Amino acid sequence: MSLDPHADDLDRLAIDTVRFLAVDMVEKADSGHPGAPLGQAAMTYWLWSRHLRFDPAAPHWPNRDRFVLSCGHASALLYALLHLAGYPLSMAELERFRQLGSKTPGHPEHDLDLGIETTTGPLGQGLSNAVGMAMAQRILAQRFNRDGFPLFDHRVWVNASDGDMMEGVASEACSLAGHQALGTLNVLYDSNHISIEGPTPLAFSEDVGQRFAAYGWHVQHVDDGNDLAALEAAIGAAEAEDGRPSLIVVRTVIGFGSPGKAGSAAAHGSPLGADEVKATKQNLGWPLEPTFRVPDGVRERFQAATAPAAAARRDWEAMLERYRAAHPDLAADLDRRLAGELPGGWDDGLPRFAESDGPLATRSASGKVLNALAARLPELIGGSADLAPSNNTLIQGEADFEAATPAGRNLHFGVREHAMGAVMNGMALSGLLIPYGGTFLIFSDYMKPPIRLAALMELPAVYVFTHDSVFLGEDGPTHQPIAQLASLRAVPNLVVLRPADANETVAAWRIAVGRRNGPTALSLTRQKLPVLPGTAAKAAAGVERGAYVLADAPGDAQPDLLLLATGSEVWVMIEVHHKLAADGITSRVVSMPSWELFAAQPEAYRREVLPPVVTRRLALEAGASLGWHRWVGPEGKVHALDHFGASAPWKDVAQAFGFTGDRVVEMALEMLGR
Ligand SMILES: Cc1ncc(C[n+]2csc(CCOP(=O)(O)OP(=O)(O)O)c2C)c(N)n1
Repeated sequence: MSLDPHADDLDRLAIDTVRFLAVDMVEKADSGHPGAPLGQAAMTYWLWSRHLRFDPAAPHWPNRDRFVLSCGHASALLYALLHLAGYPLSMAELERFRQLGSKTPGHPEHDLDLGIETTTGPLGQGLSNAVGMAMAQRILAQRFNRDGFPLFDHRVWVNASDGDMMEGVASEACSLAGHQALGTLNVLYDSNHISIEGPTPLAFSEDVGQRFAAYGWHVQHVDDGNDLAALEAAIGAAEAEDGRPSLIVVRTVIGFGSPGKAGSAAAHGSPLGADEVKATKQNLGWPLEPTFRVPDGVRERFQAATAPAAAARRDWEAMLERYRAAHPDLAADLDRRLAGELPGGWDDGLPRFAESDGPLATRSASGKVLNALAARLPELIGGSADLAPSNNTLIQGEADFEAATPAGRNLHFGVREHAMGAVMNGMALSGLLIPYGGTFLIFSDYMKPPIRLAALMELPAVYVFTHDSVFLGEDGPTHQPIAQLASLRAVPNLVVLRPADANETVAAWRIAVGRRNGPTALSLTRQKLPVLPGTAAKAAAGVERGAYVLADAPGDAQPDLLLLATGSEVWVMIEVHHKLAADGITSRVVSMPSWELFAAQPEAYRREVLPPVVTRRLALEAGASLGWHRWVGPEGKVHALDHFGASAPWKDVAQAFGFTGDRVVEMALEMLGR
C-alpha cells in the first residue's frame, strides 16, 4: 500500500519531532543512545507514515505489518514513533525512559498492546526474528488465504544496524530468507559506518549489499538517509518485489544534526550532553524549550497519514466476517488459534507404551508422539538444523516447506542452530503457530541467545534436543553434553524435561504443547531405554509435577534412602533399587524429569516425594553436578560428570564413568556405611 508519497514541511517537522523526543528522552534519563534515532528518524518516519499498515486501536490485528527495530539500542526512536502514532504510550512514559517500572525500558520489550513486536537489544536477533515472522506469514497465508480472502498478506519491516549485520545469527537467518525467497521481508539497513569502538572499517569491510545479493536478496541503495523521495522510491520498489526479500542499504549519519558528534562513535551510546543538545537544536532550528515538544499539527499529520491503514484493518475485520460464512471450517480453526486455544481432544489417543514393547530411545518415542500430535494440531510446525533423521523431527507424509511448496510442514533450517532459535521466536510471535526445532543437546549452546529470549518473551517454542549425554557414545567428547542441562535449567521460564522412557516422553510433549507462556526443552536419548514399570500409569500425572515416585519401599515404611535420577539414569536406579532390596535395603526411586516443574509444586507435594527425614539421598545424572545438591541436601551424594566424556561405545562409557547398576549400588552401600 502506498499512501500520499509527497513529503512536505509538516513531515520534516514530524521527523525532527521524533529526533528531539529521542534526544530529550536520553538526556532526561542521562542514559541511552541518541545517535541511531537521529540518523534513522527520517527513513523510519517515512516508512511508518506512508507504508506500514497498522492500527494503534487494534494492536493485535493479525494481518498488521510487522515492524522490528533490530537495533534495539535505538529504542527511543521506537517509543517516540509509537507515542506519536497513537499507541497507549503516554508522554509521561517517554519522560520515564529507562526508569523502574516504566513502559519505556532501555531496550524494547515485546508488548503487543504497545505495538512492540519483539524484544530486541542483542544484535542480530530482531532481524532473525523477522525472518521467522515472514515465514509465519507464508505459512498462515497458505493455510487460511482463499480466493477473495487474502487474510494474511502483511509485510515484515526491519531497521537493522551495522552491528546487526556483523552478527553471525543474522547471516544465518538472512541466508535462509534468501533461500526461502521471502518476498514479504524488507530491511532498512542503517548504514552509518559507525559502531561503538569507532568507524566500522576497524573490523568490518565486506560489501553488505553484495553479500545479501549473493544470498538471493533484492538489494537497493539510498545514498542519503534524509532524502525522502529516494526513500519513497526504494521502499516502493521493495514492496513491489514479491519474489525475494529486500534490503535497502541506507547511508545515514549517526547523530545527524549534532555539530560536535554527528558521524562519530561519540553519538552512539551516551547522552549528547546539555551543550551539545543546545547546539543540535539550534543547528536544526528547533526551540530549546520546552523539552519533549510536539509541535501543533505533527500528531495530526502522522495519524492522518496512517488513517488509511487503520481503515484497512476495519476492512479486514469485515472480510473475516464474510470468511466465517464462506469457509466455516477454516474460520473455526483461525478463531480457535486467535483465542489462544488448542483443539478439543488434542491430546486424546497419544501413544502409550508397555514394557513388552521393548527398549526404545526417547528420541524415537518423541518422533512417534510428534507425529500423533501433528495430526491434530495444524499449528505445530517445525524441523531440525539438518539433523531430522537423528532428532526424529520429521512429520511423516508431509511435504517440505520450501518456496515452491509453501504447504509443506517439514522445515529445513539447514545447519543454522542460532538462526533456527531466532526464526522459531519470529514464528511463535504470530501467536498462531507452535514451532519446534531439533538439534543435538550439545548444540543448544549454538542457539542459547534465542532460547533465552523466548523465555523472556514467554513464547511457546519446543526444542527437541537429542543425544543428550555421554551415552551418545562414539562421537566422543566434542558431541557429549556436560554443562548443557545445568545451563538450560538456569534460564528463568524455560522448562527443561528429561524423560526417563517412552511414556515420560509422551507426557513431556503434552506439557510442551500445553505451555502457552514459555518455551520447553526436551532432552532425549540417542540410546535405547526400557519402558519402565509404572510409567504407563504414573507418567502423565507424575511428569506434570516435575518429579514423582516410580519405585518405593514396601508398605508405609520410610525408605532407607532416596535414589534420584533423570532421563536415561532412571532405569539404572530401578536396577539399583532391586539390587539393594535383595540386600534388605529399602529405597525409593524418584524420577525427576523437570526440576522447574517440581520446584513449582506446593511444599507438601515436594515433602511427600522427598521426605525431609530421609537424608540419605543419592542422585545420578550424566551431566554436570551443578544444582543437584539442592535436591540431595547436605548429607546426600551426587554421582554426575564434572569432566568431559570419551569416545567409545556407550556401554563402555557407562562402565568407565561408573554409571552401571553395580557401581551405583556400591556408592549406595558406602553411603549407608555398609
Ligand atoms: C549481541 C550483542 N553484542 C553486543 C552488543 C552491544 N552493542 C550495542 S550497540 C553495538 C554496536 C553499535 O553499532 P551499530 O549497530 O552500528 O549501531 P550504531 O552505532 O549505528 O547506533 C554493540 C556492540 C549488543 N547489543 N548485542
